[in-house]
Amino acid sequence: MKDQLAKIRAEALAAIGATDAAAALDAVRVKYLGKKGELTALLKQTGKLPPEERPAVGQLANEVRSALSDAIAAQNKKLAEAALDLKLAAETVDVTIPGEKAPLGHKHPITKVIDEITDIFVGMGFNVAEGPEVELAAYNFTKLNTEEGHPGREWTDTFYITPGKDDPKNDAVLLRSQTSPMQIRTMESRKPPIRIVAPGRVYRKDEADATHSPMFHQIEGMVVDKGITMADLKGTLNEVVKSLYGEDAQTRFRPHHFPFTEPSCEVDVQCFACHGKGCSVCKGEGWIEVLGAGMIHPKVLEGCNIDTDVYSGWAFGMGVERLAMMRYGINNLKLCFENDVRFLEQF
Ligand code: 2U9
Repeated sequence: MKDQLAKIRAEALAAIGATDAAAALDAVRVKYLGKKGELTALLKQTGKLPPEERPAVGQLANEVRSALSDAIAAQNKKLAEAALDLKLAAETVDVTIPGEKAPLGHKHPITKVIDEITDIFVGMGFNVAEGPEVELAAYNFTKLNTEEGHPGREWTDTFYITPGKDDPKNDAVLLRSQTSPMQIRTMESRKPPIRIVAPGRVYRKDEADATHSPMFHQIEGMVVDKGITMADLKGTLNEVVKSLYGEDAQTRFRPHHFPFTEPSCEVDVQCFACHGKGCSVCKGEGWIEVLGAGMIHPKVLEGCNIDTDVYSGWAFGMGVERLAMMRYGINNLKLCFENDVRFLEQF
């Protein structure tokens, strides 16, 4: 039996040393040390030996078992290390291979127009005022001389989000329909002189079509200081239009009405495509409307505790989408909000 044990030990050690994978090694373990393995089978026969031989054979059998277990553990470790070496070699990073360039995004056309116009005003000493898109009716309407009963305040025109009520009282909460509340907030928190532009999203219950969207962008702005007149308004806005449309751009100031300004006007620029003759770009008019403006209504200034004997101001507002569509020849506003990269990549 001792010879058999020696034979098993030699065979098993050779088999263990010859394995090249964990599965093969386990098969060898089962073959010799498993329940039905060769060593186990031999051990079961020790009971048949004469009693005086049993201890020595038993001891030898145990030595063989632990020698095989140790060899299996060692081989296991060796195989695991070899597998890791192989994996590391396969996954080596070749730092000399040129990298793949990540596609770099760029600004949305609406953002480009906002940035361009904001930069023009910042260059003239204006500050940028940004604030909440969720507003109180008081700031969106009443403080802008737009009292209850004005059609813009109706729930059919404005998104009210006050729970359970659509009625346009002062404490009603709404999505701002203009960025003008920022001018009110600025006048309530700062003393003149004030020069600010307020760009941002606004919301109106308009059906979405080629030229309308229930969410769009405005840039508004205002100046409040001593001795501000309509001449300041015209001088500044003429400069802005020239920055946008070129030094030789011609402007036209037409009388208009807004509740928050008095007097009010709309500003047109002579059509850049036909130079005033009338074409499809200006729909035969020769002029293109670019913004609205006016002297801030005294009631609006007084509502913000600004002394109208000392101070006066002018304000303007423009729709960003209209300008972007003209500038980039976009014929359907929906394209601006669909985020199709084939469209966006063109700007
Ligand atoms: C205060 C006082 C006056 C903002 C103004 C306009 C004229 C104007 C329209 C342009 C196209 C809105 O986006 S649009 O539909 N806006 O014509 N906005 S004056 O006047 C103000 C604002 C705030 C305190």
